[in-house]
Amino acid sequence: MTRVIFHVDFDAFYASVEIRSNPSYRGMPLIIGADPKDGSGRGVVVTCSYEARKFGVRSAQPISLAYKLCPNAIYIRPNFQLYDEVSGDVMGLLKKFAGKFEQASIDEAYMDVTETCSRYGGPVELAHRIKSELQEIERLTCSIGIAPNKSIAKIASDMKKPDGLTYVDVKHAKEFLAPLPASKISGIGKKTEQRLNELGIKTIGELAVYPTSKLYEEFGKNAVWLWAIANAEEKVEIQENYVIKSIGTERTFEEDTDSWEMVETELRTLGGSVHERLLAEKMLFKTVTLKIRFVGFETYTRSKTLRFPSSSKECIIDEILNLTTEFKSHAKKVRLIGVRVSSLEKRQAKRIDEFAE
Ligand code: TTP
Ligand code: CA
Repeated sequence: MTRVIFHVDFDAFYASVEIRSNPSYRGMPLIIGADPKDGSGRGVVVTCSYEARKFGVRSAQPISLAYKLCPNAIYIRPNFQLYDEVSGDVMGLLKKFAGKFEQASIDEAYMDVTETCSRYGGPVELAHRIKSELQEIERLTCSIGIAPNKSIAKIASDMKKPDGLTYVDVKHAKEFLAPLPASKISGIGKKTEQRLNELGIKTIGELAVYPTSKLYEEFGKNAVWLWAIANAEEKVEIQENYVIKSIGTERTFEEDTDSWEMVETELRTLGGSVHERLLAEKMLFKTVTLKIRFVGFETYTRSKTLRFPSSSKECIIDEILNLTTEFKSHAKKVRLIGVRVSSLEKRQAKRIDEFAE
């Protein structure tokens, strides 16, 4: 049976997360990495916004080179803990659309949606639905490749970045691959590319028709997967590996507010939605965390850890409201609030949990 596989890859992930917390960076060249120290800095570029890429800045470049290329960019140090947290949130959001789900890196995932996509009207419709949900809830964009297998989906997601969508129908899979350079295949590095070039193989199409015995002589066992990928015959399953670490959500107020009634109402809503996801995941939590940001980006987090794991909605909301108490006398208006539960564990089917609803 033909499968429908998605490869989802977030656009300029760390940079987009930073822009999300600080919208004044939007549209600017933004470089995440070492301190450039006016050109004398050491260390590298971790990633950068697409605006910075226009100047030739790339991941893993020395920061001193980035500074030469784009001295006027905004340079910020990475906040890995934040990226990890956001990664968990977006993966949780993607997972619910998939039959099988495999997180491939901090900002990439494979989804087998063969069974689920018809519920949304088909593969392309599902991809649009995912994109709009990610935009609405997480304010992030991604690029999606849709194909009959993982290797083609991965190549496809990279075709139209940022905010891309590329659908490769099973009937056109070989045609799609044929003109692309062999190096587009994930796993073909500089060395393999060079050896292929020496054999006169530049494109995936040329690799597909290369005599298999010669390919085997050259690459041994690796010839098998190379041939399969080039011929659109790769059938590697999605490996379900997703481990959920926390469930959280946050909201920025349309207008900064000093109404604690409004803050409280919003916290109840956020707590409810966190609780829904907790139930859907069949999880219990022990830690509840409040995040609160005031005007001027002054941000605080406060946590409470329970003695026993719980799945109670009231418990989430009560603890969150308790945690707000110390901030009520704060002079500034509230800009953003967030609710998160962590220290998660699987709910045991037969255990009687006295805290559960
Ligand atoms: P990528 O997906 O390679 O890059 P990206 O998301 O920044 O940009 P693109 O739109 O091209 O997908 O990597 C994901 C994150 O991983 C990236 O935001 C930063 C991090 N990263 C490193 O830490 N070191 C690296 O060398 C690369 C390439 C990425
Ligand atoms: Ca990415």
